[in-house]
Order: sequence, then structure tokens, then C-alpha cells
Amino acid sequence: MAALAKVGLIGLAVMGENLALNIERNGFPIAVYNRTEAKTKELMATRAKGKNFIPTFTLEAFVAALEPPRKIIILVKAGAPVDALLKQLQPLLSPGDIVIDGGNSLFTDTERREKEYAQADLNFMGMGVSGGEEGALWGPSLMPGGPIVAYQAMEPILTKIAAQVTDGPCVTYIGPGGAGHYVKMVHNGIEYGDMQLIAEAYDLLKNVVGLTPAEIHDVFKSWNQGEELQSFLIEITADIFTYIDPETHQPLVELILDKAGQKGTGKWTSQNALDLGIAIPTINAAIESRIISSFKDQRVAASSVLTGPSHFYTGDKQKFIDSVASALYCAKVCSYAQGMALLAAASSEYKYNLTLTELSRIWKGGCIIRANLLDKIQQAFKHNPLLPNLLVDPEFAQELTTKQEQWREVVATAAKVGVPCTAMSASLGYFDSYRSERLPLNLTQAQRDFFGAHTYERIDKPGSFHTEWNIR
Ligand code: 2AM
Repeated sequence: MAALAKVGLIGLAVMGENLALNIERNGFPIAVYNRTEAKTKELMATRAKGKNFIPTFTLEAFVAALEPPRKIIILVKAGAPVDALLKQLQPLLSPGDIVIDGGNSLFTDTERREKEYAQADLNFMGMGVSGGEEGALWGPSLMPGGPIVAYQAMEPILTKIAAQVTDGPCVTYIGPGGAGHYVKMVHNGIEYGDMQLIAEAYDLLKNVVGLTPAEIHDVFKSWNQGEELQSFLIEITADIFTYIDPETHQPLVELILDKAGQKGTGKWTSQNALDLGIAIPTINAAIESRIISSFKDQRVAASSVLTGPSHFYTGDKQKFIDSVASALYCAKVCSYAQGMALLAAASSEYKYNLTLTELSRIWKGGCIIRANLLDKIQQAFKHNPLLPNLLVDPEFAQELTTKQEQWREVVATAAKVGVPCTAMSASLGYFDSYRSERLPLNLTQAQRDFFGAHTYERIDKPGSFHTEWNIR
């Protein structure tokens, strides 16, 4: 009988195929299965040729090819296909076997699936995988959650296939239940925020100071060489501006339709933040900006009805570019502060016991949001694990205080010129609200008491009060 595989993988779409190749390259013979046979055959005839792969064409054969306790990674479309597959697999498995869902599943689905599998003495894990195609092949950031015993069994494989940075592999045990998928969801929310802030910076460079794509490339390239903004997303943004469409000889980015979709993890981050009562205005602005972008026809029609200001920026070009860098940085710090605050709230609400220093650490490599900034975030939570908000970390507080003038200048200029920068200004609103000792919600409370006898508290004495306001 042929030797058994150490691990198995189901679902050979882009992420599955690349992750399987990564696992095999790291010394783990792997069995693979895909619903459509042709995909498996194609992989075996091409990228997996001559490698330690066991192709299988029925789930029975797949399960039989695995060394017990079986370790099965599934990368199929999130939602009903995962449930369908788990149902088919379950009768073929033995107690102690481990199934890991590496897709972008909703964390509450993962919680439910873990409980269902536990009833049959099976281990089910939900694992966030970030890094796209390249990351899956050469080292992603991995966010595994679920039974700790299952993680321990998987650890030798996961630590090898993950991205490696100076302080270790980009994987850690995230927490029980759906913790892994929860953290991946928030990671994606932060990713939405970063991408929107970068898009706004581009818009400002283009439409306030009139930079060309080649000049925008130079700006992003120089930002990526600086300590504050160095990141994967800034790096690829710089590259994007150099790509010339072979057909039209124009910069390709300017030919791309300005409509972005939003579904799944990004949207779930906002929905969950509302459920937990945590403010994440920058991430919400990113999602809403995508929604507005999708109404292209309405925007085109409205552009000839609604006239903007006739104000042009007349200040110094380079000064404005430098201010945009500071605004981008400050807004980004606020976005991460919101994401981290959401993770902290979820950790106590769902008993995930998350370690924010570890999350910052495993995001430093492999994933889409990898950035120099994460090092500083890691240090901030290391110095004070109970930090209520990243903004009050002494170093970040100092930086934002210093840079705020430039940040305000950018948001004010954008408002005057009529260029939308919803995420940058949402971040500024967050900063100003969070640092306000007194907000005007005393008036809100008075109104609520006026029309609904909701009662209010006072600042000068304890208790709950109601007033008959209608004394006209
Ligand atoms: P396919 O190649 O047969 O379509 C991403 O869509 C991956 O999920 C693909 O590998 C796809 O297999 C797989 N997939 C989608 N729905 C599935 C299901 N119900 N059962 C098994 N695999 C599924």
C-alpha cells in the first residue's frame, strides 16, 4: 500500500492549489481532492507534476489516503458549500480527526460547525488565510481558531507554511470557536480601511494638486521608502501607477471602471461592530464609499446637476503632498485603533481571549495589511496590554498631536475643493470625538427625555432624572 499523506486539502481553486503546493514544498506529502475531477488532473499534470501529491477522485479515497488522526484543510466557497462538504465528510471520519476551514467563512457559521463536529468527537477549526495567491504559495499569514488540541496537532505544519518574519512565523493560536475567522474578518475590515484611505490620497494628489500618474508613482514610491507608510499596499499602489495599457498606451489604472464591490468579510465587520457597539467609522466609510461607487450611472447623471465649489488649491504643491502623507498616516492609525478596539470588545464578548500583540505580530508578514506600522502597534500593546485605545499610547498620541495640523489642512482643503475624503475625515472625526472630554450628547439626552421621558443623568449629582420640558 502506498504511503499515507500527512495532510489533505479539498478545493483546488486559486487559494487551495497554491496552499497545497506550499504545504508539499515544506516537506508534507499531501492528498488532494476537488469536486470537479478535471481540476485535480490538470494540477497533477502541471504544477504538481513529480511532487509528493496524492490525487484522489472520491471523498472515500481522499480520506483513506490520510494518516490518522486525519488533518484536512478545506478551501471551498464560503456558505452552503462548506456545510454540504462537511456533511459528506463526517461519516467518513474517525474520532480525533481534524477539519480546518481555510475559507472566508462567517465566524458564527464556524462556531456552529465546531459544535456540530464536536458532538461526533471531531475537531473543526476555522482558519483565516491572508496573502492572496502569492501568500498562499510562499507564506501566508494564518489565523487558526478552534479546539486547542487540534491547533497543537497542526502547529508543525502551520508554522512551516506561514510567512516568516524576524520574530517568528506569521501564525499563532488565535482562540476557541470562531476566533480565527473573526480575526480574519476584522483583518479584512482594516484592509478595506487602508485601501480606501490610499484611494483618497490618490484622489487628492490627482484632483487637488493635479499630479500625473507618473508623478503619483513617485510620491507613493517615496512614501514606501519612509518608515511611517512603508507597507505592501503602498508598494503595490506605486507599481500600479507605472503600468501602461499595451492597447491604448495609457496608464491602465485610469482606464479601470470606478466601481468596487463589497460583500462578505468587509460588510460583516461593520455589521458586527454595530452589534457590539464599537465605533469603526473609518472602516464603515470604506464600505460605504464602495457602495456609492457602485451607483456609477446615478453619479454620472448627478455630476451635471450638482455643481461643486469653484475653489482651486493655490498653495504650495509639495507642502500639500507632504500633508497628504501625514493625513494618510494619522487616518490609518485611527483605522487600526478602531479595528483593535473591535477585537478587544469581541475578545471579552465571545471569550476569545485574544492577544493583540500576537495579532499585530502575525500580520507583519504574508498578509495584505502587512506594514511597518504593525511593529509599532505590537510595541504599544506590549507596553500596555490593557491599552483602552491605540490613540492613547504615548508614542501614537505624540505623533498624531504633531501631525494633526497637516491632517486638518488636507481634510479642510478637500472640503473646500469638493474632493470627497470620507474615510480620512471619518478618522479625523473619530480622533476629535475620542479626545473630547465633553461631547454634545447631553443635548441628545435632553431631547430623548423631552419626547420620550427616557430620563437622564447629571454631571453634578448622582441619580436618574426626568423633567417636564414642555413649559411653553
Ligand atoms: P469546483 O472546482 O468543483 O467548482 C472554489 O469555488 C472551490 O470550491 C472550487 O474548488 C470548487 O470546486 C469548490 N466547491 C464549490 N462548491 C462546492 C461543493 N458544494 N462541494 C465541494 N466543493 C465545492
